[in-house]
Amino acid sequence: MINKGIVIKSTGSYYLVKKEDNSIINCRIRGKFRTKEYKNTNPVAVGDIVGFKVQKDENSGVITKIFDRKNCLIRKSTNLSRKFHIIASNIDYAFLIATLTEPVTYLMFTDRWLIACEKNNIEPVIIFNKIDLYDNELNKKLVSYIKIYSDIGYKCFPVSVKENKGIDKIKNIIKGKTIVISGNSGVGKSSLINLLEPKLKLKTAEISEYHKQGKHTTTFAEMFPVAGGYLIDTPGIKGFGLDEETKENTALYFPEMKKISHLCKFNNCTHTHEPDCAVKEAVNNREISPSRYNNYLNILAGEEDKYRQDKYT
Ligand SMILES: Nc1nc2c(ncn2[C@@H]2O[C@H](COP(=O)(O)OP(=O)(O)OP(=O)(O)O)[C@@H](O)[C@H]2O)c(=O)[nH]1
Ligand SMILES: [Mg+2]
Ligand SMILES: [Zn+2]
Repeated sequence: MINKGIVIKSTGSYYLVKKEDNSIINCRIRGKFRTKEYKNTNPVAVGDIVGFKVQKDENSGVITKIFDRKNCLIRKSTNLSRKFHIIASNIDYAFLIATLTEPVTYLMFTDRWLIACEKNNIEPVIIFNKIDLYDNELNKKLVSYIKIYSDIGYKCFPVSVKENKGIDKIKNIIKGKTIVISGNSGVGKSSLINLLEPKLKLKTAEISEYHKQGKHTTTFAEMFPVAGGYLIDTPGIKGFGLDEETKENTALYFPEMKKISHLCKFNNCTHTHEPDCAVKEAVNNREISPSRYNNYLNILAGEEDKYRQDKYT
């Protein structure tokens, strides 16, 4: 018999599927299904609505079908990698947890992550965490970052999970929605979920334990009922690789550029060397953030790691 359910945890070897009666069953996928139909590292992601067959033992199942996804957040593990990873699917919002210290979330990471949201029709929300650690200089940076992204139309919230500051606004967004929480390792993704739902007691790690290469405390994506909605915790990531198509059409995924590109002299303007370019003019007038434009150029040029330091703040 075919049953239907939603994937709430994905480990790569087994999947927890919540059935329509809210009970949870441990499922696997068949080898063939796994390799033939999908060219990514994980054919089944948290948030997927799946069909599955219950095995004879009645305690486990085999996933046989993935229903069409409304959307999904996808990245390449690195720019050079050919494999895609589906972070989560069927989501209403994606939260990016960013921190200006311990660790530093680079604007290049933020911009690439935003591109993936734009491309996949997911509304992004940027949450700047750990504001309790910010000194004057970082507070100034915070204000400038919030200006950059809210001017484009992205929702931004400064919070401190540690001191429970700014969290009510986040709660209001979560109600009735399914949201993936993404970001570098150590920014406080699991801590935010614990604050909202202490019973979950998700594993978190002291930042002093995070060495330079970053320690990943959360190892699998998992969905939890929180604050009247569903939050998907995910393992921290270092980079956000984009596919070729996205790189070729980068300007489409920068809303502030897309909005004015019809004013460029050439309708195939790449906003790099062309004369009478409305985007370059907007950058010169500071109507478009130089950091955004700079990251746009780096993505076009295929540069990623060289530009990790934020030159424009
Ligand atoms: N000072 C301060 N520390 C925080 C805040 N939020 C979280 N932390 C600390 O940051 C550390 C890392 O938090 P986690 O929640 O484990 O981070 P994560 O994003 O889930 O990390 P991964 O699972 O590795 O991706 C923990 O020691 C938290 O206590 C905050 O607002 N301020
Ligand atoms: Mg975590
Ligand atoms: Zn142009």
